[in-house]
Amino acid sequence: MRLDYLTIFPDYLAPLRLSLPGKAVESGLLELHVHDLRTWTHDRHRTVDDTPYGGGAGMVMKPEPWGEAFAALEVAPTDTIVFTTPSGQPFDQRLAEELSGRDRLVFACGRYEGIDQRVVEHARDIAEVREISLGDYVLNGGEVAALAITEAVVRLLPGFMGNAESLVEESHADSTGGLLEYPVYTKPPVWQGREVPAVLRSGDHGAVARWRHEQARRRTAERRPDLLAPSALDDGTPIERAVPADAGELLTLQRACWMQEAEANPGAYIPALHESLEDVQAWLREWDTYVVRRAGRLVAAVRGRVEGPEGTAWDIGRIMVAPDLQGQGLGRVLLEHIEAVAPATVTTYLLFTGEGSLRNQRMYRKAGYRLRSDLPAPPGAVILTKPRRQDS
Ligand code: JD8
Repeated sequence: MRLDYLTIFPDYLAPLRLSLPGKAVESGLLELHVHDLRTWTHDRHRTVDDTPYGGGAGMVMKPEPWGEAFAALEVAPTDTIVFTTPSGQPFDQRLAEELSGRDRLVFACGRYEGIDQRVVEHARDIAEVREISLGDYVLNGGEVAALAITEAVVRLLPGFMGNAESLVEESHADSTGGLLEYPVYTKPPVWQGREVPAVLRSGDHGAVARWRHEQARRRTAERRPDLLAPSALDDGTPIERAVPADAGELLTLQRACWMQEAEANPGAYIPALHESLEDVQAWLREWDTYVVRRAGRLVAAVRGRVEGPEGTAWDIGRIMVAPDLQGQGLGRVLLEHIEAVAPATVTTYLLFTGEGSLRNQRMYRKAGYRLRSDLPAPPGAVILTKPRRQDS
């Protein structure tokens, strides 16, 4: 990847050579070029700014130096010019991942009150343009944003992070379902009388994975509930996290749904039909559970939790759709949703249904699940599993 920076303060970008990118440059992964915009001025004061048309405080950056700079840098249509500006698209991990796929980024770092708008219009004629903001606060120029965006993008370049694995479990990464990071610890086991959580020293990978996912979920709910923003059905109906108050309706819905399974599986013991309200309240505390409400009525739900000795299995269950709303694809959407929110450590989806629940089995097979007669299933039930696609 080639990175060019246009600025009137080239020294402001000296950190580029210090931290991460330095190594990437040596390894040829990255090419960095910092340019002083005044190079493309022709008066003895090397003027890059002038008074704003329409009046007002401050100065505006003149268009001519930018136009000449883009020409001198031979900016091509395959390149991406990034204007860092407080009025830009908010920068986030998804945008970092998108920009990490580009061959060349040209950062236009403004100062003063900003850059003459015709520069942005001209840039759109010669290349892809992204106007990006680092966040909802005001800086004095675009260089800091260019530095931050560079670090977030370059560390995603294949082969750059010594340990690509560590990219997987990061906050905001798609792979963590967008959850914040879980708390981390290292030696000593006790510090200032504070102990490292015992589960982390247990060697039980499954328990560690469950604890970490629970911590990440709790932290996200406390600090960034916006990241837990529900996804939605095709008609925009939100899929929301269940809350303890949903227990009663969940009990009612599961009894209605598993009555049908009982008819399809005569003689089978079906736990969902024997659970009390307290049982539902209890499993709501242990499982990631999502519900769908239409006009205030709880009409569908699904749950998931980490399973297995290594914590790599995502046990999916209690996919329930109100009998009067079945056959509309709600179950399929809930299955896709619960798969999507599985933590990064998960490599296999697992679920079970009644031996006689042929309609369910058809839906699961269509969704890529396979019957696993090699795995121990509860009496009268079958287990189905599906490997997780690495890009999901
Ligand atoms: C570029 C000039 C200063 C901004 C008058 C203060 C990004 N998240 C962000 N906050 N601020 C910037 C940013 C600020 C800039 C320039 C980016 C060029 N300024 C201006 C408008 C109000 N002064 C930014 N990315």
